[in-house]
Amino acid sequence: MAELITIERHILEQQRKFPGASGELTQLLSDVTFAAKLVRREVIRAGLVDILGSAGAQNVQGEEVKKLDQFANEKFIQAIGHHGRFAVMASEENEDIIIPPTEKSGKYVLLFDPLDGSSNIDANVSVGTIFSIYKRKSALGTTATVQDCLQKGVDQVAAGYVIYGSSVMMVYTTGQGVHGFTLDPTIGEFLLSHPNITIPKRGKIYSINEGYYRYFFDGIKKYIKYLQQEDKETNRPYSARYIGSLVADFHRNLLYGGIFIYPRTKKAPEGKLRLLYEANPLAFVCEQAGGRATDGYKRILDIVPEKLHQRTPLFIGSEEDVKIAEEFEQGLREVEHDRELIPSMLAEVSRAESTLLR
Ligand code: P6P
Repeated sequence: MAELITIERHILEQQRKFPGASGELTQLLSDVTFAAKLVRREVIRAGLVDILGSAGAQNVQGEEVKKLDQFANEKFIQAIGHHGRFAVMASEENEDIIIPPTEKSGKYVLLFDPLDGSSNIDANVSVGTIFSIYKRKSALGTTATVQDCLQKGVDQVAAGYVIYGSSVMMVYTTGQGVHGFTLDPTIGEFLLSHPNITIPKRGKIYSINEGYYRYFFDGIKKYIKYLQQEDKETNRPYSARYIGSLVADFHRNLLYGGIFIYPRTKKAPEGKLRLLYEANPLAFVCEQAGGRATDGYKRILDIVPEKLHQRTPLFIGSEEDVKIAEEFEQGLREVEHDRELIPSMLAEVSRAESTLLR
């Protein structure tokens, strides 16, 4: 029987590689896993307990808040706020920063999206929690501020996500690779199931909401046409897979290879996804797994945040796929004509010529 390595043990072993590491990271991540177990308990019961359906409230994004959204948000804040390790938290569901009761002693910052993809909850589609951890910048003993939350993604000390699907998995990185853990509900522990996850350099899956095709700029339209052409050498046409739940789409592409794009559009020139709660943590995981994450022009982790709920376009996944998508987005690449189209185009030209020469 494979050795049972819990996430706590795995983090401790990771920390042992850093002499002088205070072991706090272990505590931070076990706080997150505890909160995730509470959320999971409700997510799997959602169909049974009256927490489905919208809570009627609107979150800061102007989106309808489902009860499970609120529940997950409250659980994270309660489960973590009293442990004294975080100076400040910020949630995708809350307009402003959250100062926990023990903020003066906290050394870290937690940014999270408590239940991403929540519009899928009622349809029992996989949803997820995304988290991102930084060291505070403000001095210990002072009250943390929003500036502690507006740090570049490259300064994250840990990040990851929990996916509530057919099984519940937690995937995290502390900058030492990406590791996946599957929850064993019989013992309530996350056990190492996917050590050292790496994303293939090129995949054959693309995830984008083609319903917005008319709002896409030309570069992305050309990129989609490129992916739909037939070319055995580059495994085209790619398969289109779009769940509408970022964590689920990202997790599948991380394991199988491929690209997820939520581009700037004529209706959303900044894109839709949030830099702090979605793009940065997943970009950290993706790069640690050997992938690439940009806004089509610039590395996500290098973007300097200006607002808590700042949005960004997101191109994330296999390195080669993201680079090609960037070339189209930046207008540096054109779609070659379909080889099989050339004979019919030539036939069309000769028919036109003969008509003209009559
Ligand atoms: P659209 C869910 O609301 C979410 O934030 C992500 O989980 C998902 O990838 C995206 O929005 C889906 O957005 O506009 O395609 O429905």
